[in-house]
Amino acid sequence: MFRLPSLRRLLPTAAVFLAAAAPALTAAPAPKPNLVFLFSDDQTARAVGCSGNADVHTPHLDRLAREGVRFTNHYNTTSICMASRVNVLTGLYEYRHGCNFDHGDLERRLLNDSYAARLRAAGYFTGFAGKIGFELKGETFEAFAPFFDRWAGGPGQTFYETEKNAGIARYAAPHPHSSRAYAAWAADFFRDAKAAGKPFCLSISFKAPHLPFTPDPADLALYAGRTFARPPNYGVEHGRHLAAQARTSRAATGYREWINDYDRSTALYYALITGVDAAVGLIREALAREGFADNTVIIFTSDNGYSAGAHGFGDKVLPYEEAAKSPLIIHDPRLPRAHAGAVSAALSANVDMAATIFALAGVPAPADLDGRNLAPLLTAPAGRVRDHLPLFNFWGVPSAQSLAIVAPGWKYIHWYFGGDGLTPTDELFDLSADPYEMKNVAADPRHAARLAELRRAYDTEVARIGPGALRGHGYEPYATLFDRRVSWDRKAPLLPKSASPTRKNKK
Ligand SMILES: [Ca+2]
Repeated sequence: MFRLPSLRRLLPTAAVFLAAAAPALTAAPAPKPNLVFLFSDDQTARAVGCSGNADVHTPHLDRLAREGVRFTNHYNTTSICMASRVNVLTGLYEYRHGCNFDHGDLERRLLNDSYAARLRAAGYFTGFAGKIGFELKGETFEAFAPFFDRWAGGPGQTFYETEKNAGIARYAAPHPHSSRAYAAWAADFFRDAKAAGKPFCLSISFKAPHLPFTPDPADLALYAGRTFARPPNYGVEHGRHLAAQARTSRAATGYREWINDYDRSTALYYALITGVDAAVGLIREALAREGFADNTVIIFTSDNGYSAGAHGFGDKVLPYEEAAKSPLIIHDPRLPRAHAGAVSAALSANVDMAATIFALAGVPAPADLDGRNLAPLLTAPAGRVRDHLPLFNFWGVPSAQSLAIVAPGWKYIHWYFGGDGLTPTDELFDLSADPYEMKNVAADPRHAARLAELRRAYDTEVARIGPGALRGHGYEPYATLFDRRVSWDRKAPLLPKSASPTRKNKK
């Protein structure tokens, strides 16, 4: 027989009823997304099939781009391994995080504010495998492991031979080359995350395609013996119009394999990228197997670009397109399919990775990050998150250090060095008309207004260095060195000591 429940029992019953009948009013919060951040080493923007490159075989990255969003103007604000890896983790420009070769190691408090540490503190199950690429100030390498639930990071450059990397050595039998071994490690990580019952955040830093160019033989078979079309700006003859300062970089004085044997260098480089691509495919298979495919955001990018013979340069570090730009693909499977395959030309940067991951995870970011959240561009790819982006080089021979400003369709570079018979100089490139940077239009009066605008943006960035520089890491002089209104005579006494050749060759 029906009987009215007591008020005390009625209230929770009513709440359950309302939740079932009116989900729009009382729906439980959506589950946190899982996050997988995949990072190659030294991959230039054009070295992926979906950029329009028919020579490199990257079917899994191409599929990721078809299902996600591809960014065509993704820059590394410092285009070298160590600094860029910390740009990614902290969301800060180099002079604020203080971490680069010849500048210093990372302070623990900044790693505590990284996306990896903060997501873990917020309840995420976290993992890291591969080349971490920097050290903690005053601490041993072992200090990293407690920052993560699962850790397979390696010191220094790590190794292509799986068995030489302690964290992944157990996968050496099926995967003697490290790229696919990281995917096997990821599959185990996903099982552990499932057992933990938490959302997860996994970061994998592949060694490939960094030097020494030693790909998996199976991947090299796709490319060996082939010849490849040279880009329009290939070769030393297409670098003579550039600032003389750039040609003092190790990118011009070393890395001659791209000039001496372009076809073989390209074959090896692309084979390494194909190995990373295969790992991306294996990682996605493992996500699907564990039931995570529909709620896992995948971000793929690289720590710096690579000149690969453009303008006669090898190496990275320089502010030109090939060296500074990398692929960026973000796939959020929770979004409507209408957004799949979108392409965004917005200016994005390595410092945006942390801000984006914080936003996707719904975890508060530290105040005052330099990076921006790119997530809004996933559904509005025609938008932008900034009007200008600085590209710094505080490292290497002082004559090749520079600060550049990228704006949509334009790039301004100031070369401050005026010693050794060189004259401080400006470069301006109309990237829409001249994507290969074949003509410096800084002296063209038709572009005077644009030059003035970019110089103002440049001066604004320089003005931030003095107050923003992390003390004790050698950045203070750059507030003056990069100031284009200060004479060379006043700058010369402030010059940093150049890096020693032995150390330089290891990066
Ligand atoms: Ca690198």
